[in-house]
Amino acid sequence: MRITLLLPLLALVLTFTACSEQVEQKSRPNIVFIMSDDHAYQAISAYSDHLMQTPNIDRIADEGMLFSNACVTNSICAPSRATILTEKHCHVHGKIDNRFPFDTTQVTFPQIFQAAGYQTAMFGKLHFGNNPKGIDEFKILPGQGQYYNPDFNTNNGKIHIEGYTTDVITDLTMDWMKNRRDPEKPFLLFYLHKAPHREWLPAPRHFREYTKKTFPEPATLFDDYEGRGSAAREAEMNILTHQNWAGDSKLYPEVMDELGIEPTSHWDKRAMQNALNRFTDEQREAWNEVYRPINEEFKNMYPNMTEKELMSWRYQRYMQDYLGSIASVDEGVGTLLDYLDEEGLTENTLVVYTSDQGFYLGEHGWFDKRFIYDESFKTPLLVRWPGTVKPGSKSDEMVQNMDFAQTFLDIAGIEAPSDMQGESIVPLLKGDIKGWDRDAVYYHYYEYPAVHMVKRHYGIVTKEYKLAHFYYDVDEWELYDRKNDPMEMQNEYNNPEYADVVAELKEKLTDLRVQYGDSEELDQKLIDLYTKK
Ligand code: SGN
Ligand code: CA
Repeated sequence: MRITLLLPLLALVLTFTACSEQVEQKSRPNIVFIMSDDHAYQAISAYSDHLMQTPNIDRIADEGMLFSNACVTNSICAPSRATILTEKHCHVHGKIDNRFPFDTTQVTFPQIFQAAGYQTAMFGKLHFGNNPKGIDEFKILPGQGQYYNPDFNTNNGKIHIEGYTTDVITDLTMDWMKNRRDPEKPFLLFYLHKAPHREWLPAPRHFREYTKKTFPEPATLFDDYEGRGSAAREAEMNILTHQNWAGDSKLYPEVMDELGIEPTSHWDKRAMQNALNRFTDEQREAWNEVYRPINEEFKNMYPNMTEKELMSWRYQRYMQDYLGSIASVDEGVGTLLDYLDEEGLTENTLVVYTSDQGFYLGEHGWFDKRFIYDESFKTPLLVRWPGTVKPGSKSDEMVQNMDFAQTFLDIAGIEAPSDMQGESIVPLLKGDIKGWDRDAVYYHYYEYPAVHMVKRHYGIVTKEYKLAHFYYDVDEWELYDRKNDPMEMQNEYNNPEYADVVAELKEKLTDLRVQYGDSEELDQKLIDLYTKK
């Protein structure tokens, strides 16, 4: 008698538990992390539309939040990615530059999500020296990857796919979303673009369009670095003097020879040849149809061009290819967002768009990144989370690429490991400014001497000021007044009017170094390792 009564009760309890687990599973938000490589916020129309329109990326901010002071801890590729995966500063996770190895026994946040029952997938460019851990299905480009007809490392070995890489990455992502994602389980998806990394090769549909455009020059294109320190003067990032003629400006090697133009670097001609060698006949034909006339025109103009005209020409060439390669990224983001709508996933999915760091688009005459100065220190950050983030909202808080993992763990209701060094930005997403107490961030760049010759430096940045110490082969301090000198043209470090600011920031910087476990001893140890003393 008792057993017959108990059995249905037990069944009910079991059914209820199963149901509530299902409800629970379903209501845990999905996370879509979209990151491109070297995408400057200046090239996203949600930030500024003076260069191009990015309607699909903008949609994330229109329906969510745009961060105007999002920044990185170290403006270079692999270190930024290791910081995102571990939520630690570079001197803690050890991947301080593109060369140092990453200790793969460290916990990366996808492993935590996988263990908590999320399905995890990753497509595109990871570039931190290893395959990812904690990912059910990955297809990632080896190293820097290629713009055309890419190879991928996968859970099941290497594959090769013909096509334009940005589109291929979108297709792989959509294939997983449509065909292998389990709709009953929450997911963590990494959709990671190689574009617009150097050497900026757009898809044919976009180089046809963008090579016809002319872009406004930045006010500091002809910067003479007066008012700054030796680091800015000695960096090798100038568009006129340090870009490759073949690899970057897309001059044909034989045109360089004809004009007597010396290669800028030992890989100048090879960079272009390697890319062209991968093309199919059809891709090469489309390329030549557009780039041959540009070369012909340049051949005629070159003998009479002044340095200033040459800089302007190279800037336009750079922008046409850089922005043209972003156009496919924007289209891909649109494809994914549309799919989330069609499947009714939009409401319960957090979507993030970011880059591994910012980039110079001719500001200070530069390309590349690395510096603590704004264009490379800041990174785009757009976040959509319907029902929580107010559409069209903005934040100028100092958030960092070190905050992603804790934010994602927070929204998924998973406890974050106590040694993570970032903070959840959920209070900001909820518009709860009182729940956020960070007023300064710490930055440290290491890769020197190396390509682009940006000196080692660390610093502190608040909404108002930026204080940086350049060291190793110099001992120079720089202070910038971010409100009054947004283009960072005048180092105020020795200006007596800023003496109090300098003293206060130096103290805070010392505190931050202690808080995050960085020190002069560690700086020296890493220099010794780098120079193999
Ligand atoms: C290559 C690029 C550099 C770039 C580094 C690091 N040169 O060396 O311009 O700074 O990668 O980029 S290239 O001519 O080979 O493209 S990062 O994004 O991996 O940090
Ligand atoms: Ca990068």
